Amino acid sequence: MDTVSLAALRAEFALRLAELYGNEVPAYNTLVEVSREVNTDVAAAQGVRAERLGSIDRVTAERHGAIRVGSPRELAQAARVFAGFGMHPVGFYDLRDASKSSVPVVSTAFRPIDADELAKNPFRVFTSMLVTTDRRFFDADTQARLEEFIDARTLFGAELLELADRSAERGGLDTLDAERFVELATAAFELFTEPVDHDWYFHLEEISAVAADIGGVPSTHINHLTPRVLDIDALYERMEARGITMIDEIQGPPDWEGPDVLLRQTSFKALAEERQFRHADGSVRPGSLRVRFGEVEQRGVALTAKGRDLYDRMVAETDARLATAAANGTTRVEVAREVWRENLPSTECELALRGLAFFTYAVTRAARFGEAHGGDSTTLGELIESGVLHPEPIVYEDFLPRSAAGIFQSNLTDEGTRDDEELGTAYDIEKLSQVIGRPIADPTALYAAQQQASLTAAAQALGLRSI
Ligand code: OOG
Ligand code: NI
Repeated sequence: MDTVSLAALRAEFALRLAELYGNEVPAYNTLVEVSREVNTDVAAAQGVRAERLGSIDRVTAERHGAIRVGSPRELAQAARVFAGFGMHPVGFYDLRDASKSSVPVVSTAFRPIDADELAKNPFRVFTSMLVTTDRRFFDADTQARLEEFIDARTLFGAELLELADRSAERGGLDTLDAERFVELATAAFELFTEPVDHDWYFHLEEISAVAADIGGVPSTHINHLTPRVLDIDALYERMEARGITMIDEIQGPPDWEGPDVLLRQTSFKALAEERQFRHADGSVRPGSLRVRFGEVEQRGVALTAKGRDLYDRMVAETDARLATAAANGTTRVEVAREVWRENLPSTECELALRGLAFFTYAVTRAARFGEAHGGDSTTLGELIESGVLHPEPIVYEDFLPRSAAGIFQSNLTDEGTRDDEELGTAYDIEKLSQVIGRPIADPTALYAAQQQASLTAAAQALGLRSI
């Protein structure tokens, strides 16, 4: 029987989730429609340039989802499900401190790792786990009730987990199993219909709306699904023109004339959705919740550790200037643009020469035909400047903690409560790897390895020992 590959399973999973989510949150369909329009226009205006950070086919199909789970056991099971689609944990994000508001979670993202798998379908899911032990958010009684509630539910059934394990082990499934696997996995992220315990939900919501969305409801659900656009500023304007109000500003780097780096994101606020609530007197009545929202993103080149350090300093500088500039009506984006112009090189080539961003390096035609000079050059800079090697940007495939914290705000109506006098629970990439039962990859190490592999191949093609 034919085997359905991990990439084909992943693409089908992303499609089914989109179908499900579009039915549940119709504004998502508008977002996708406007994203398509923007991408078509950018491709028409820029031609091949538009595809420098991924083919139009890849970008058009590209989505990320977000889910939230309640315990180490649930996170470890989610990891098994995603592994069945060739999606592995990459990056560690601690959102407890990344914002002034109450977001009591630590997160990772499940995504393909190899360049060719990413090119086939880059579907990724930002996955957050509630930290019930964190005393800044939960007192001992709430912690105990949360753990009891979460331990009693089953997010992922035995059949789903078995199929996922088989798929991961064999690198795909036969057609019948593949259909069943995608069906069960999609259903696991569908919105629940059971009534929500009113008092418990709102007890949690007072502490944190994110905690209520995780520990106050019977199952997990896809929280948002994010298309990728090639021009997020154009998308923002077109959505507003259609009467959909976006959050105040675009998160991440500002709009400027230099290269796109990392990730820019924006979202529209969660819409009120009806749910059934069970009240203390036993009655079940409808009420409304605001949980799910729409998000969109534009991706740029991945930064090296040195580039990321510069980025973090530019963000801090923007904050510092904003503290004084805000008084005269200047916006964050305007201040950031000024900081960017002062600090960040305005071309990709310079980003490469200064070791600030990751690239793969193609040996140019001129070099192959011996026309370019620099035969005895050995430094990367000389090879780039003499036209022997041409840098191609490596797209940033991950997330930004500060933007993620900003995106979480899309469904928070107030800040919740956090008692900073209390002690938090320490988490880092190693500890979360132990929870998942497999190592979480470091994104920077993945980009560095990809860049190094291309440099090794280029050195070989040019007959150099190394570059
Ligand atoms: C996740 C928020 C983070 C992003 O794109 O940064 C995120 C959530 O709301 O569960 O999805
Ligand atoms: Ni997101």
